[in-house]
Amino acid sequence: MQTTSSTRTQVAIVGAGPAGLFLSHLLHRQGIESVILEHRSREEIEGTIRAGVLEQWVVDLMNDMGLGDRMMREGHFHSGITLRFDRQSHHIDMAELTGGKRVTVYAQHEVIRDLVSARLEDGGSILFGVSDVQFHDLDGKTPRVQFRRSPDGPVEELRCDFVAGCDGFHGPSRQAIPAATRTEYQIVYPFGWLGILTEAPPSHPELIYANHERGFALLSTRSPEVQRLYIQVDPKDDIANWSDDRIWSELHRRLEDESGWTLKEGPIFQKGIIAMRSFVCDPMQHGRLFIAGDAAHIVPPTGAKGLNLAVADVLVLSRAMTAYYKTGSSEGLDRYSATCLRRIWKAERFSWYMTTMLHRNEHESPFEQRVHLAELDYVVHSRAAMTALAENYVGLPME
Ligand code: RFL
Ligand code: PHB
Repeated sequence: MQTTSSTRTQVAIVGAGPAGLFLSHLLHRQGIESVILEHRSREEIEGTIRAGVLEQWVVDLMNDMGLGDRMMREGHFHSGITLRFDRQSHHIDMAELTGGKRVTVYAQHEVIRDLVSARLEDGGSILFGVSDVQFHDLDGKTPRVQFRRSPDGPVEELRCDFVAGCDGFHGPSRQAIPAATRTEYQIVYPFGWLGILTEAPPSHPELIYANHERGFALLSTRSPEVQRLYIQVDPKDDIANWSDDRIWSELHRRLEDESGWTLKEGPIFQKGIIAMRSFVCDPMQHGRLFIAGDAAHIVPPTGAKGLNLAVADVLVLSRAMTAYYKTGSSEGLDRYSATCLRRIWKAERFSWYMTTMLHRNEHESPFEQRVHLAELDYVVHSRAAMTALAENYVGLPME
């Protein structure tokens, strides 16, 4: 491609999701310059509804970075979750089982809003609406990223020391690791989630994960006025088949228990169906390209780990880059993929475990289905099993 202008930075970051934005903040704190190239608009990234649950250490990190004020005011702190099956409810007291750790429910798009505005305020460079991102010389010492600021604009070039591929599952950066050197591990689940946002008051003080013969359901929250709920559906189902009445009727049947608790309804103002997969790419680096977050791995949302894992990757990457710039040592960078993958595989295991235990899967044998129910029964009656679930849910230690 013929380029019209060429600029330089230390780290070119592709994607302004949680991975890219956290990385740019972490590097800035160490005096390392970066430019973020994002192909969607600021309004789009700040309006996309996704995750909700932050692990304790991510909350601590946001506070340490001076980015946590709104989260501490508007987030919801949950020290337990409820598991519901056979119309019985079982409280898992995560704080008591993990020495006081809890999770924070604060929507991913709110995190994005806070990170974007803070980064722009401190002079950071985020280019929104870029297209045609292409990587060059990833094997050399000065990689280049070419892009256009607008679809018909001229090609520009960003020269850098490192490229961070934080462009999500469908972005181009993973494909820039030669196919012959990477292994991809994957499971695609035969079910998906239908998620809604409703203008209703909270129905319950903590999240409810329900295993029901009609399929999984999850009750979560966003604010005193807005609730987030999910039901297991066929991933190929059309959202047009789901009237609001049908969704509420399914939620009531799957979530209600014998105690007389009832779900509070309200107008539904957003709904959609997502497919579920587990995916890991190994290695997560090639030359001077490092991929992070959903670009490198996907977990099904049942364990609430995706966003947290993205932040874990870029914390490892920022530390390795800091060591490189301060001491010249590339040891941390060389080990980046191996360091991240140890945590990633544990999160993959936990997310797969929660998913298989809580969903109904007609492709499984009756034997396997009974084993999942036995697992649930075991988890809620064994302190050891409950502790294992709780320590994974609140987040394994970072070191
Ligand atoms: P993202 O958020 O996908 O951001 C990638 C960014 O890259 C941009 N991009 C490009 N930019 C330039 N050029 C290109 N060619 C590009 N291609 C893509 C995209 O526009 C985008 O802005 O990846 P990142 O940063 O790795 O973050 C990952 C998280 O978003 C994801 O793991 C979580 O949302 C997963 N997840 C959850 N994670 C949790 O930790 N806790 C939860 O409770 C939780 N719940 C969920 C979830 C994901 C869900 N969905 C919709 C998949 C619930 C749901 C329903
Ligand atoms: C959410 O609030 O969106 C949410 C909560 C818990 C999960 C997944 C998503 O496991």
